Amino acid sequence: MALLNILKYPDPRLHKVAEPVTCFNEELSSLIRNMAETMYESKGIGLAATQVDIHQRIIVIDISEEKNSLITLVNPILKNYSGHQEYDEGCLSVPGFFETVKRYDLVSIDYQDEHGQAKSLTADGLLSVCIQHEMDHLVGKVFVEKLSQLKQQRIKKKISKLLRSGQ
Ligand code: QAP
Ligand code: CO
Repeated sequence: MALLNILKYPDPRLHKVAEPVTCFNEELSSLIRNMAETMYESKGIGLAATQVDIHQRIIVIDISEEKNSLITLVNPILKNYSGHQEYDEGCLSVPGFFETVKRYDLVSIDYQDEHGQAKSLTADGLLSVCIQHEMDHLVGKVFVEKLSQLKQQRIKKKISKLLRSGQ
């Protein structure tokens, strides 16, 4: 197992669009294990491959308290959505910042598991927010871009400062 380096906003590589996974092999399983380990180690609840500079449609999520309910989404596609909710979101690529973002309430997705098995999932609440947040990463979007220009500028400045100070 290995910890992966997480890209920090505003790294331009966070804006790359991920390609669908076509090969379900040991290399994919190993990448998924490393992504999960990196997420748990960083105290995260979700991580998209884009954030570790791998531009394939892969997401790991675990919103459980016990950190024993890993959900792996490969090639997720949004099928249905309804309603709205607001949630205080953070992101491992935007350390130290939590801001309120408006999302759909209920989402249904089709996806594949790590073996390539077709599955679907309907979620609301935090899981729904997390799925939408991570799916945005796969098309090069960071939640900060949903905030006002003023807030985006402030966050960029503070993170560059942190990075310069060696954090
Ligand atoms: C996305 O984000 C998410 O700034 C996943 O200092 C977050 O796991 C969806 C984290 C909230 C819905 C609600 C962020 C950990 C983790 C930080 C994360 C930090 C430590 C973010
Ligand atoms: Co994120």
